Amino acid sequence: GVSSSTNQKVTFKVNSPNVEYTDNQIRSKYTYHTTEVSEVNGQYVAVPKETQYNFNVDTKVPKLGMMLVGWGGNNGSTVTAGIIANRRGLSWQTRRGEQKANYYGSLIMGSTVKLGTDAKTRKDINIPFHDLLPMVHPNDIVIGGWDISKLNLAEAMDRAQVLEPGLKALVAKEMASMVPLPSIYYPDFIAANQEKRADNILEGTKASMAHVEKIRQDIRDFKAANNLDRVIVQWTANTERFADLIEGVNDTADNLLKAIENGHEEVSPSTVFAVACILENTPFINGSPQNTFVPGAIELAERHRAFVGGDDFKSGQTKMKSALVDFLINAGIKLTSVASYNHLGNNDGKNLSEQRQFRSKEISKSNVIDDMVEANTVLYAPGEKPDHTVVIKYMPAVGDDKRALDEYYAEIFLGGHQTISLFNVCEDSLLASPLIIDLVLITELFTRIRWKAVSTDGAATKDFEGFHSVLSVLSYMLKAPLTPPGTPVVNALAKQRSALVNIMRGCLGLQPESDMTLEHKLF
Ligand code: NAI
Ligand code: DG6
Repeated sequence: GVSSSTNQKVTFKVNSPNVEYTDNQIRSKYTYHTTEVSEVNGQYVAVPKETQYNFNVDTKVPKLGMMLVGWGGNNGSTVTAGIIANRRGLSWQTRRGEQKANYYGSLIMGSTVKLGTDAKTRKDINIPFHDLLPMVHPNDIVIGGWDISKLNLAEAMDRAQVLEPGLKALVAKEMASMVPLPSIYYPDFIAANQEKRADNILEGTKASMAHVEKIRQDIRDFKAANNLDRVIVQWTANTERFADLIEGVNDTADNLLKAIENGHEEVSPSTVFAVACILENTPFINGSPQNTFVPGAIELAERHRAFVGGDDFKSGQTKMKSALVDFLINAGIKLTSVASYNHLGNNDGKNLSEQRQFRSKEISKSNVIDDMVEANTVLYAPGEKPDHTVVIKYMPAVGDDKRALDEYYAEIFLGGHQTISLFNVCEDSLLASPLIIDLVLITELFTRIRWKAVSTDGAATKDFEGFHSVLSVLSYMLKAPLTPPGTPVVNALAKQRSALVNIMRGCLGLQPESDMTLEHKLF
């Protein structure tokens, strides 16, 4: 991987007959091993299977733009300031001393992956995740976007009350010149308490093709003005209520387009953005919990081979949950209840203080343990689930410093009980901002990967194809991962990470990191 990372010491190349480096591609031949299980006469029979894939990764990293819907919010202003601070290598004074810009909390920029074992010392060689395949560097991302509030980004950053004054002073001038584009506002979808903010809006309070066209034009203008090869759009605007799923309205791609033309009131602003992006072949990621991707939107994305991802950033409490519940249940401990309380005082908390918006968040926060429970047929009878409750309260005084309190209650050996209490205090926007960056970097990478199956077992494909429109490789960053229709959702954090790492290794003709380390275990 050749990298634009500034602190990288050694790059690497794969030396294998299955891997070829051309001027503009890495081409690999990769044998994918799976196990196919059938039930025969009341017994499972497991059959090892092999599929041969060719992967081609375009190595030319594009000039990338990121457009945020809700750019003037806490997340939007924080991620913008953070990227500027890193790009300019800024340091500022805090009460603890000098603080340098960094990308902590970003999977891609802050973590490493094991490449292999040192030929001489037999020790692990780890490399920055960012260097595994050629990826955009976040410092090079051009940022833009929309907001229903017209404050410029410097004012928005002040309103958010997230960043230290020393940092704000350094980036204020640059951010004052950044002004969100007017957006679409359909008041019924977000809380009524947001109305005062809506002073930067396009005409019309219901979905329309004029709105779709305007958003498409905004993307094209941003691309041209900044000389960009590609743009990725991300929804980090307010949580909307769920849209009702109605036959003939949002069930198919054609019906959804018709519903937008007819100004149907069940088409949400986020779905209008998604449709505009799909038609513009611009990847669209939903960082909030609502059902932006109604069936018709998914079908439209598939039809246009456009990439979509969602839903709802997985930043704090849920990230812990998707690691801890996986650990407990896979340790054979019977989790019997999870009680999750939150209070927070930012504008997100204010919006979520209304029932319909809270309900969207409650749904996305509640489903994250289902697959792990269902998989353990030793501990849980069919249909049996732990009790699980999610509470969110708006508490203005704590601002963006969200408090999350969790109690995990589990049954252990011979009727004993284990109670685990967590108190998680996190600056919400500082947790979400690196995820916004990871989602963009990974999505962009996957627009450059093509695959072809060459097996003789019927799985062979004629031409090179892209990944499915629904990018489930983004699951690590998302609370309610969207997956291609009919495919399973994986919530366990470690599995989500290894899926991503191992697919990227496959593109390099490398075997998955199995953690067997037989080389250290045998006589
Ligand atoms: P925020 O309320 O500070 O920012 C949202 C922004 O969206 C506001 O500036 C608002 O004016 C704007 N907006 C609302 N409707 C819009 C529309 N139709 N078009 C354009 N702009 C619109 O909220 P924050 O804290 O930045 O969070 C953003 C979203 O991300 C929320 O939905 C939140 O639930 C979600 N989220 C946040 C996480 C975090 O850790 N901060 C984690 C998971 C999800
Ligand atoms: C309170 O729960 C507000 C929410 O927007 C969360 O802060 C956000 O969804 C992050 O959730 P989590 O569960 O990943 O910390």
